[in-house]
Amino acid sequence: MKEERYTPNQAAISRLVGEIKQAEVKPLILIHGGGSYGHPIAKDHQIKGGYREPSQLQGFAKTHQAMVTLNGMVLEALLQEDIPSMSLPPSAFLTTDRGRIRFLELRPILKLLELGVLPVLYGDAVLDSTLGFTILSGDQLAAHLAIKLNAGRIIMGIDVDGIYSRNPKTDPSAQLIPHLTLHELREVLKHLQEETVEEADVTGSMAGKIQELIPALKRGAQALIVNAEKPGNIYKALKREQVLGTTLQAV
Ligand code: IP8
Repeated sequence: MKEERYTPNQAAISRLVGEIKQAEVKPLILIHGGGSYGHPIAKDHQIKGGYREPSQLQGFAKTHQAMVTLNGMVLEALLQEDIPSMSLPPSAFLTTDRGRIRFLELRPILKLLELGVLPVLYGDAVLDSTLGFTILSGDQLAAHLAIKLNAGRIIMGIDVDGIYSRNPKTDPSAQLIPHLTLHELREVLKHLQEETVEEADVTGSMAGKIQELIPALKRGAQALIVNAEKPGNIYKALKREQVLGTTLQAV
């Protein structure tokens, strides 16, 4: 829950790391979001909108530090499973302009992949050439890297079974959509955006996630959205096994 601060789901972290270990897929990059660590504090200090006053600086630094703490738990779990992994803080290798990635140093990521070490990245409080600072979502980072690295697949683990015709958390008539093309996606987005309510997620929830994927889909990547709360789903997705979820591709 993003609303309740600093409530890591250690059991879920360990289980998901176990699924990654079991799947043995390479090359792989792991990116996690802010959850109850990054989002509430970023919201408190209005970090996404950029610098307005000096009192925000402590909030900017604390938001990043909250992400470092969460990332530390992910790294501990990975290392415990004997998965050689190293985290790269996005705020140290990229900058944005008005919230969009403009500069990104790819070499450390490439070198880790070449060595066979799993790069672990995350949504972060980052420096922005116009705004001073902002919040970068793990989703934008994933899509950007998929394009730069010519990745075939993006797997997104979320807390519902995939993309629904309506918001499944508020509308019981919502239906899961197994496949979506870009054209269909735009229609679904309209509904989701209309329904987006005030939430603790500073980077845009489901509609934001999908929107970020569009440029990568246009360049030929496929995205698979699955429920990571259901044991085995991330394993199946990584192994290209049949799994409940939504597949997104250009056509
Ligand atoms: O959860 C946002 O990343 P996301 C990270 O992927 C912060 O949107 C710092 C709130």
